[in-house]
Amino acid sequence: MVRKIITRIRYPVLIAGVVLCLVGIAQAATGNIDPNNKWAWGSNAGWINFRPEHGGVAVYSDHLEGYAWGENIGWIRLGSHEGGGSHTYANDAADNYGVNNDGNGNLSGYAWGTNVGWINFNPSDSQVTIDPVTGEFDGYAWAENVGWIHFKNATPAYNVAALHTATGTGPAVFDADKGVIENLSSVAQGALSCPPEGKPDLVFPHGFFSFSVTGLTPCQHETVVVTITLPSAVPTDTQYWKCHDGAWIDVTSLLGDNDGDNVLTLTLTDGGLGDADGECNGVIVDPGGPGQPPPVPVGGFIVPVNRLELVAPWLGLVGLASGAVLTVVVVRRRKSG
Ligand SMILES: [Ca+2]
Ligand SMILES: [Ca+2]
Repeated sequence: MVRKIITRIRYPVLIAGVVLCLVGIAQAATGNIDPNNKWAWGSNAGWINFRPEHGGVAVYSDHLEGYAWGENIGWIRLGSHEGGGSHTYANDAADNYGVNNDGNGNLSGYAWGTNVGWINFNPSDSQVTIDPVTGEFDGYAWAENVGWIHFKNATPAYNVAALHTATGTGPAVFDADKGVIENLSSVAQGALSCPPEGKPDLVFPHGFFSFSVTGLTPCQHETVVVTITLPSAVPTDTQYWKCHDGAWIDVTSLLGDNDGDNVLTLTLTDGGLGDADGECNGVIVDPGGPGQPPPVPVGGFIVPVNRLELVAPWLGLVGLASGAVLTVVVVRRRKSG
């Protein structure tokens, strides 16, 4: 009850600003929703597309942003923030409403639709969740004007799913400054065609990614900057390696914004380094991933740890202590007896 009163007071304050924010959707980014799993359903709302042609929702490890499109209800904005990076919505004013992700896929907060009002992702009887490994949404959101919106169903089968890394570390977002990113998928190291020979001495905590950038002008050697947002920060000595035709290729020279946070850029040129098809055909293909040197062992070398050896002295102390306590008890009993 208290929650309802608070949100009702909040609505009029927010509405004016929100309506203005919905203008200009045409330039919105594509997001990271799986093109084959982009549908949610509501009995009153109808089908809701989380990867529509002009919009798209992006799932980050701490928040959601972007736009979904409902056939009966129009645009839904997942949050007032745009441009990725790190963000958490306070949900107490027109310029800071949105859906938060706790990092484990538990969503909360509010989306907004001009025609349907507030959509609560953590209502009292349900919660929308995202599987941290598969990226699949589940559960129900509650829209004040159109009721429940369901994110995963068996019959008929529908689901919304966001790109998550192949290593299960969380969501990843790829955004190009021109053209359109297509066929984006996460790739496990074991699925690459490259052999262990020639593999750099690096660990790839977020696995690998495959994608193409379409919509470039053919044979203009256009350059595209792809912004990659990873689930967690990577160190400043991160490298980017590709697996192309069975060979490992270092394309770290294409890497930018490598400053220790979770956002990297890749500058790709059609037909140049980083373009796996090697042709100026307006399509850039780039299977690869960010790798970092393995952690340096303390002391400069690794010693196998025998856990029993480590705890043995402590077990001895515990044994001595219990023996002493028993002795005291026995002595006292004899005295009192
Ligand atoms: Ca960065
Ligand atoms: Ca090309």
